Amino acid sequence: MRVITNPRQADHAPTVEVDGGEVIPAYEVPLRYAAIRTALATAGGFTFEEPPATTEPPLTAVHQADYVAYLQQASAEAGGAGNGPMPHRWPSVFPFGPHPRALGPRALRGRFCYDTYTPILPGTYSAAFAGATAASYAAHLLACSQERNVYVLTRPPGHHAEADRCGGYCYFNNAAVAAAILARFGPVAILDVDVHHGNGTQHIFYEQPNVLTVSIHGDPRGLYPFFSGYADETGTGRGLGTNLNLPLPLGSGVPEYRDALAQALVAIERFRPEFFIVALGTDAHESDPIGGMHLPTTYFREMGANLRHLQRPTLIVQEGGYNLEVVGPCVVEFLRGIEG
Ligand code: Q9C
Ligand code: ZN
Repeated sequence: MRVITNPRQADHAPTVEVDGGEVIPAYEVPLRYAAIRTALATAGGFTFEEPPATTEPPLTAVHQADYVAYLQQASAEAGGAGNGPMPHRWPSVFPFGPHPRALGPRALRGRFCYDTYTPILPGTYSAAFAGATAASYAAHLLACSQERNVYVLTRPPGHHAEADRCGGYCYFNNAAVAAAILARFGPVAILDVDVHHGNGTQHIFYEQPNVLTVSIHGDPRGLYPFFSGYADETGTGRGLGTNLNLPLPLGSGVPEYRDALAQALVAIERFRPEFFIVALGTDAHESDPIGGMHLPTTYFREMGANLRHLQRPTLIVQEGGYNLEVVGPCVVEFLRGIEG
């Protein structure tokens, strides 16, 4: 299987995050990428390619232009003279009132971000841009070649990134960027199996009838991102009926996932997509430090095998997964399962 890599991922290397006001070691780190890459190389059967420099990700097809400009500007500013080698920039104030105005740099940090997990560092824009570039290149490969499956090995992840805000370790929504490209050729279905609800992807396509978004995740009453991911969110306007949320109780294991995956597959088959995208987080694994679900490594192969039956050209893009020992093996199992 062809693996499209992100050669700039290490430019974004947070050392800490802020969780409930507490400063803790960052979970979303470059070692995740190294762990996955090593596992794929050891397993064999995967070829690694960087996206050509000429690939232009259609960022403004999914993100607001002022958000893209902010991310570039804020990353450059964080790397400016007089800053430490790894300054982390967090918002302290979030928009309030009916007409919030964000006119200075400190206000913009809150305007374009919705949590304290997602700092801006000097290399954030570079790493996130290269990730969106990798996803775009993979989408073009899928649209223009005979590939059945292409895997995008990247970080930072993307599915929490909204049209105009970073959050949940995510800056650019890589799956959405790929979907925007593939949707030029036909209907696209996105299945998000990261343990956290894919809020950004849901909202970006919420009114669009040609992109089906399906997410299986831990019940957001008890799990990040809390404010979305409920079963009654089904799309709006022309997109009514093209969003499906399958929240599972925290602590769920294989039986619950089998059932949810079967429901997801019914909805996807009914939608008759031309292309299929999997937002592959492995943080529903039983040993993930932040997930709270009970999947064993072996279930990821079954998951992949079930998705193979859709028989659609498939782009798999890496999202979360924070146990450095198991994220690689889970990805290998999933990709082996979907390749057959
Ligand atoms: N105690 C992705 O998996 N909450 N993002 C962390 C740590 C933020 C997850 C809580 C989780 C964001 C792509
Ligand atoms: Zn996650």
